[in-house]
Order: sequence, then C-alpha cells, then structure tokens
Amino acid sequence: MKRILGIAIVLVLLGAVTVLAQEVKPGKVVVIDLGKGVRLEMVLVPAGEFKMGGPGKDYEVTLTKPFYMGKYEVTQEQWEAVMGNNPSREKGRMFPVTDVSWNDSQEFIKKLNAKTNGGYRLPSEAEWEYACRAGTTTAYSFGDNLTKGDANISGDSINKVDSIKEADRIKEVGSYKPNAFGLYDMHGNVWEWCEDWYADYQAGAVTDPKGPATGSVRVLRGGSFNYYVSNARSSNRYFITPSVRYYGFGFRLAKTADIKDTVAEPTVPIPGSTELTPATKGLLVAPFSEVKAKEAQKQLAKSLQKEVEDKADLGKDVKLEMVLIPTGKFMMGSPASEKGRSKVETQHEVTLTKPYYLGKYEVTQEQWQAVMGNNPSKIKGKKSPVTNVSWIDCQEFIKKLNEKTNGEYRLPTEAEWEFACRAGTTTAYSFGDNITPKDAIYGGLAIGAPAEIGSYKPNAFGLYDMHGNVWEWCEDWFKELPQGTTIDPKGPATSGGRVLRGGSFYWESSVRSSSRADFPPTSRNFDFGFRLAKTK
Ligand SMILES: [Ca+2]
Ligand SMILES: [Ca+2]
Repeated sequence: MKRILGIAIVLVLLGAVTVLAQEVKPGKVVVIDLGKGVRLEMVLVPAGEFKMGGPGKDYEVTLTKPFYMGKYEVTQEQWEAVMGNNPSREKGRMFPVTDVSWNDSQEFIKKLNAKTNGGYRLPSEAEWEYACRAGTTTAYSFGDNLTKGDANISGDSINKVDSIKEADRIKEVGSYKPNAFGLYDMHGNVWEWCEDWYADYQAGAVTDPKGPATGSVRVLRGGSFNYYVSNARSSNRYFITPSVRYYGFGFRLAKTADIKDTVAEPTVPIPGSTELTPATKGLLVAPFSEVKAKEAQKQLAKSLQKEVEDKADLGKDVKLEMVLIPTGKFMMGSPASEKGRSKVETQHEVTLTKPYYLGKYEVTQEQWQAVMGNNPSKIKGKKSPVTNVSWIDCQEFIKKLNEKTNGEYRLPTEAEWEFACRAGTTTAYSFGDNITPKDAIYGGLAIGAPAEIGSYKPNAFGLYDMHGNVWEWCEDWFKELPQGTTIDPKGPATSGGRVLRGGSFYWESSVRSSSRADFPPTSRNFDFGFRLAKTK
C-alpha cells in the first residue's frame, strides 16, 4: 500500500505536462511546399518539462508552448529554393546545407517567412535539447552510448576523442533512425545553430528560457560528422561568433505552434504552387450572422476556459477591455464593384488559425496616461481615443503595458483587424453598403474632434468604433494586398510605411472595412490612434 501511494505521489509531482519517456510518440508532421517539388517537413513537439544539461548539473526547464521542429536539418535543395544559391562546400540536394553562419540562417528565415507567411525561426537552445532528448535522460536519445550505426559522427564510442577528420563526410538527411519524436539527425551530421546567445545556465527551475539578451557567441548543438562522439551528446553545448561559416555548421527550423495546432494545422500556402485546403474545423467562415458570431465567441471562450470579455486593471479605476475573436476565414479587401475602393485592396481569401483578443475600444487617453504618465493628444478627453501617437510610440506603450500587466499585448495584424471589423459581413461597412452620421463618426472638416469611445453601436463581435473616430495602427508593413489564399498573413517583411485602418472623424471617405492607409512608423497626427490585440 505504501509503495503504491509512493508511486502515485511521484506521478502527481511530475504533473500533467511532463513528457515521460514511455509516452513520447512521433509528432504530427506538417508538409510545406516550397515550390518545384521541394518539401519542408515540420514535426509537432508537445509542451512539457525536462531536465536540461544532463546528470549532475541538470536544471528543471518547462516549455509552455508546443512547437514545430524541422524533421530534418535544412537541406541544400531547401536553401536553394529560398535563397537561389548554395553555399555548401560539398554539394548534394538532400545533404544538409553547410557553410552557413548564424547570420546567414536569419537571412534564410526572413526570406522563407516572406515567401510562406510562416513564422519560422531557429529553435531556442532549450527547445532543441528537449526535442533531442524526446523523453530520454541518457547521454544520447538512443542510450548512454552512440555508435556509427546510430548517427553520422566521427569515431565510434562514447568519450572517444578523435581528431577532427576532414575525411568524414556529411550524409543525406534522414540516413539514420529518428528519435522518439520522429526527428532525424539531432545527433551528428551537422552542428545546428540555435537562437540563443551563449551563457552559463542559470541555477534553478526556468520556464521557456531564451538565453541572455545579448552576447558575443551563439549556441550550436548536436555535434557533426567530423567532430568527437561526445560532442553529439544531447546536452553538449558549443558556441561561436554568429558570423562564422564552417563546413560542419547547418541548422534546423522551428516554429511556435498554437495550443490548438495539436488538433489541426493547415499547410502553409505558396502563391502559385499547390492548391491549399486549410483545416475548416472550428473556423468561423464568412459571411455569418450576428447570432453566429456571438455564439462562436461564447463557444470558444468556454473551450479556452476564458471569458468573451477580458478585463485588465491599469490602476486608478482605469480598465482595459478586450473581446475574444474566434478563428475564421473571410474575403479580405474589396470587390471590384465597391464604391470608393482602391487597387491596393486586392480581394483574397484569408484564414486566421489563431483566436485572439482585440480591444473593445480604441486605446483611450486615460489608458495612455495610466501607462505612460503623459498625454500626447492634441484634443483632450479622458474617454476619447489617444491621438498624436506614431506606430513607434504605440510600441513603447505596449512594452510598458506588458511590463505592468505581465501581458502579451501587441497591435493587431491588418488581417486580424479587418476580420474583426467585418464581423461576418461582406458589405462596404459592417452595417451595410452605406454609412450615415448615425453609424459612426467620420465625415470631414466640419467635425473638429474625435468622439468619446463607444458613442456608436458596436459590430456583431461587440467592437466599437472600428469605422471612423481615429485611424488605427496595425502591426504590418504596407503593401498592395496579395492575390490567392493566405493563412495568418503578417504583411511584407518591410516597406516604407505601416498600415492604418478604419478612417477617422476627419476623413470624408476611407471609413470602409477594407480602406487602407500607410504612413512612416514615426508619423504622428491628430487623428492617428490604435487598438490593442493579444493572442492569449
Ligand atoms: Ca545534426
Ligand atoms: Ca477607429
């Protein structure tokens, strides 16, 4: 009896998120088409806890977010498909790309993300080790010994210190058996750059560690075909200047997954390549009614064990209210027939796979005051939207707000903004194809000031002043909207201006759901404000 109780207590202490060795299964694989038949395969790795660093100096690490990890090291054909060149000393389409610095990996990721809207990045060092161990606590994911039959390494026994052999060769990715998550070549083949700057580990338990804020050398993991066996241990750390390129250096991609990705994640589309069939389960597909919008919000809140309306206290009775917006699919931009449209409003299908919160109102002057201790608005009013704020000012506000509330506030993406604004409608405005002064504050020079927030009727999601009052900065850089189907679009990697949406009290037109404006991120104006978003 005592013994059984002891086991039960151990299990309770380990907790629900701990990934035990015997529970590890190969993760779901998502395949992305990079064009011309080049595929990128990512494996879903669950959130969990593990001991990082190996026996004796291990410390408890909790990873709270599931993530995708490259099934293989990035190959030369993938590099070529994205960058149009191949820096590798020894060529082979299915060999890992080599002779790439950490800086080079960032260039690749930037281009890959621009091509796929993908959110790819390097893994953090903790993610790398967690994915490598796949539930094991031994020196290698195959046990305490590693032989040349297990991985592409130099030498054949643990701790044998071979000289670095240039005679050894890289091999095609996936030439050895995978670990329990279904990941290949975590041990050996090429060293893999991680996101982190290198530093000694902190003592004690940590959650989602990302390494120090700055440093001079970046982390590499996993050893390589021409390095000692012991370099291929799950916990072995190596580090070097981020500009260094070497024959034995490559990398593997990672990508943060949403909790719901553990259920379904659509394949990322490439314009002009394979036809996309996103997961439609649970998506709120436009057009939809107000009743359906509200029902979806309620259902989602219930499944997330959250409220449809999220309230934060900014002190001194100043509240910040956010509304939960479900995942969905809609036509972004305007049809060619829409009056007053511009050609930058290319109509195309957008799927948003992650639910998010959006400000019920524009950010007010009292909220700005509570966070920043000042009020830049030309025309004052506590409950009026803050104005005269640039996109960069918004980022400062968000940074301070997140410090104050331990939150993850941000600006909405332009697609999130428009999906929320439309709230299931396909008309020029969320209340139809026409606008009158009863619907919103807009309309020109005669109106000297924005209205107090919430002075007009909300849309079907319960959001106020999406049309008019003040222009709202979005996260994205501006560019003519793309053709085709996109998923969770984030706009171009860069351009000259950031997006503003919704028009303002000062403008006669430009108040339509799809109206777009852009200004340099440093611009301030008496009708520029913003609205907050957050993913969790
Ligand atoms: Ca490797
Ligand atoms: Ca507005």
